[in-house]
Amino acid sequence: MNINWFPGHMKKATDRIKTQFDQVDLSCEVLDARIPESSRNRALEAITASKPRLIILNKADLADPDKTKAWMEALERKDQSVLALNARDEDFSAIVEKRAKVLCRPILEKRREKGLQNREIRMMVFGIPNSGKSTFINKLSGRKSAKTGDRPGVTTANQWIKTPTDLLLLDTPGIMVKKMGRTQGLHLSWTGAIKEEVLNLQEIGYAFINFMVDHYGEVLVDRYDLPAGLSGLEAMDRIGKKMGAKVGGYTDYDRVSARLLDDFQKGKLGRISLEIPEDKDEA
Ligand SMILES: Nc1nc2c(ncn2[C@@H]2O[C@H](COP(=O)(O)OP(=O)(O)O)[C@@H](O)[C@H]2O)c(=O)[nH]1
Ligand SMILES: [Mg+2]
Repeated sequence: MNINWFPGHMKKATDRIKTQFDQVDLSCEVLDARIPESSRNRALEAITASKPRLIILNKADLADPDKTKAWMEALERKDQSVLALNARDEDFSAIVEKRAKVLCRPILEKRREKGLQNREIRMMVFGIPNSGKSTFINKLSGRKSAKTGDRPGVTTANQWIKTPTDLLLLDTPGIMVKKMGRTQGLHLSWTGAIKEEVLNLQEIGYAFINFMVDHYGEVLVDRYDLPAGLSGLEAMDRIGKKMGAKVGGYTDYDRVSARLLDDFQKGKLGRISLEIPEDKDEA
């Protein structure tokens, strides 16, 4: 499986981000805490590399806390500024504003030296679809100015958003990475960042249950009331039977896959992280 999913509007949006980046003081990349590696967009990171960056590990409420801690430490070791958040339910405005001010200190000092009164800090928010950019922006602005949605690609046009703090935000459309290998494709589909239609549902579901068997076996046993020690396929058959998901006497793997992914995406399987940091030397 090699996924190549880059609709024309994403190419246009990337070009627009390049142009608008001149107008901001720093950027903020919103990652999914469950997949901090797979939710990175290296093309956008390259475009925004010349100015300070704040990394948000969002949806931390859905991620494994120990793994999130390991990710924060790994990123901090690489001198990255990182915060783990639940953008939906936490009030983090003051923390984000403070972090942005620390990151922009040299710029702000220069402004003061020039006698400029302007305290505003312009921050571009970017990330792949569904990572929670709009939710994050809405919390910071205290309004429902950015559209949120369960489906990827809800934000289409760039827009400036005022907040009660000194931050002025630039919302950008979610941009998916251009090319990805199998693991990244699977992780992005399991978390709902990629629309299922792009991939085969059964293949995604089967790979997911095998991941669960290997890494969170006890969660599967508890959640679906299964005997311990089943293979992924056996577990799918058992779950299918309980759901009454059968076609022509066989397990309806599409339905079982959909159910598993829905449960995972809604956090019904508990706090699960799909990736752990690898201490590579690359930033
Ligand atoms: N559990 C949880 N859900 C979140 C969080 N942030 C966003 N969401 C949900 O994730 C989905 C996508 O969010 P959205 O802000 O539209 O993502 P965007 O495409 O990056 O703008 C929505 O259903 C949000 O309610 C979070 O921190 N925790
Ligand atoms: Mg959005």
